[in-house]
Amino acid sequence: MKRFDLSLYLVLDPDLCAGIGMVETARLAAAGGATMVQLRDKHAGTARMIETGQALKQVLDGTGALLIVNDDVEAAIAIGADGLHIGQDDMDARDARQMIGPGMILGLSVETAQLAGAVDPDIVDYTGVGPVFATPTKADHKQPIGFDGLARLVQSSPVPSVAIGGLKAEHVAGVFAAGAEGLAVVSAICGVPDPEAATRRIEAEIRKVRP
Ligand code: TZP
Ligand code: MG
Repeated sequence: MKRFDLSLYLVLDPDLCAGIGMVETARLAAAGGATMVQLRDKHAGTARMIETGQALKQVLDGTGALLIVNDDVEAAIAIGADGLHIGQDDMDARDARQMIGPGMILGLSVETAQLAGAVDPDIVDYTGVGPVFATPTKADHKQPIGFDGLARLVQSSPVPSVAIGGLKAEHVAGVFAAGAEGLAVVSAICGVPDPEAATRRIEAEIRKVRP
């Protein structure tokens, strides 16, 4: 399995990134210190996912930032992505692992301590936990869990966790204090006037709490 660093995890959103696009946003975020980038486009078919994913792979290659593909296992494999991220309503984690093989990273979203506790560390490499705060970015998100809920889910998860949901630079200390290994952000980077500077600001906060 690949080594990975969850600390500054950008989740792309095609609408929020519409100004300069997902690929340019990813390039700037990687320059600013993003450690992982997830291609998440709920409305794209596999062909468009592959096209965008190949362009992302090109700009991320050599930056150290890993490319994760949301939900579309066929696209993840075709792109040669570093990993796949699935949710509870997507395919079964065991089936996903079987399809991607042992070398690709597999992430799974969990919204409750029970789901976190049910994660098989032989199958899943990291959990995405949240939403920590309510966010307009995901219309159908579950009840926000706050930092206390985050700490409970992190403790229940047998694999490292990345926190998500309404997170900004000012939340970095709280996220790490709760035991998460990083934060996943969408609107803190996608669509802001200077995505690279925004990423750097978050990265600077991470360095304060995790030298
Ligand atoms: N899953 C849970 S909340 C969320 C996802 C994809 C969106 C987080 O977006 P933002 O803009 O960082 O709050
Ligand atoms: Mg999904």
